[in-house]
Amino acid sequence: MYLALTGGVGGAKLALGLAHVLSPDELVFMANTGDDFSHFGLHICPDLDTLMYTLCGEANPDSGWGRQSETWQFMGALRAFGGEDWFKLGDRDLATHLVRTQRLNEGATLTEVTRDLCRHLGIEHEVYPMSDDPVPTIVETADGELPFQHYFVRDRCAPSVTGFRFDGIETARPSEPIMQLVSEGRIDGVVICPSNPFVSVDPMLHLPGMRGALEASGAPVVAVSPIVGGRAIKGPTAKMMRELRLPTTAVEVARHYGGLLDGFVLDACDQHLVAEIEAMGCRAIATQSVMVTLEDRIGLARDTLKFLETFK
Ligand code: FO1
Repeated sequence: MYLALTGGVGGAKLALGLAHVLSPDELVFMANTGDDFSHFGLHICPDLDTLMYTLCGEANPDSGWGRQSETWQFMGALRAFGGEDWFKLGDRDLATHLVRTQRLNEGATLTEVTRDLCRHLGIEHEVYPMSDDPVPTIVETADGELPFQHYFVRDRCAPSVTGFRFDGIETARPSEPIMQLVSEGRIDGVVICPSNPFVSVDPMLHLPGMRGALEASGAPVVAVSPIVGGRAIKGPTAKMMRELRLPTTAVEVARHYGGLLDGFVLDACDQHLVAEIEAMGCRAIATQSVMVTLEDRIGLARDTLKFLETFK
């Protein structure tokens, strides 16, 4: 059984590739919930929704988030009332937020709601939120703190970041089903998808007991670099690294994950960095990691799993 940690659009691309290669009893997903926020009283879980929509082929192919063939009647009517329109909610996407919010208000856990949404979407792979407790990511900037979606969407990642805070992380309980799989030794390998290490992966790794459980499980952990040729394929990862005074290289991402990693997957264009990463005690391979087509997603998934096998 493999465990894939994912957040955001980039991570979901590899998640889809993995889901094409591994069956539902060979692969489970844990998704970041640090991006979650309440908007118009709706509990919105962008990384869970991006992963679910991607796995069932419903994701908007251009943006990667929200649903395809979407309509925007709600947003038009909202705007006409002068409502906040910086966070685009499509008419079909809205149903997800309404159903999730209603179920949560009735006392269901986010894990239960996610399971039911996946069933309705025809997704057979199990998708788990990293925790059922809220752990909202706060972006610390030169001009003060911002809730994640205000930074990422409303302010278009413009503010210069100085750090991140995961509110409530100290008392948040990591996903029980995931911790059970890991502690029972049923996880044969862990894939950290090419997501933003600071705001998509760190919230999961900083959950109390998560990193320790992964390390104690003995399962090899391989991360796929979200930085290719010194640039992020999508999103603010490289910009954040610059603002944090870190080199915007794949090596820095491997260093960021530290001793947790057994292996690191670089893009072919960063082949020259393999030796530097291996000098850190982490094995590395370079392969095509930029995913444009479904075949690219499946190819990277195969290469990553083959690499994981070499640690057995
Ligand atoms: N990202 C944007 O850049 N603009 C949006 O208006 C937007 C709306 C949105 C609605 C639902 C959803 O699940 C995701 C949405 N996202 C939007 C993406 C989201 O902010 C990011 O995908 C994650 O939070 C970070 O990966």
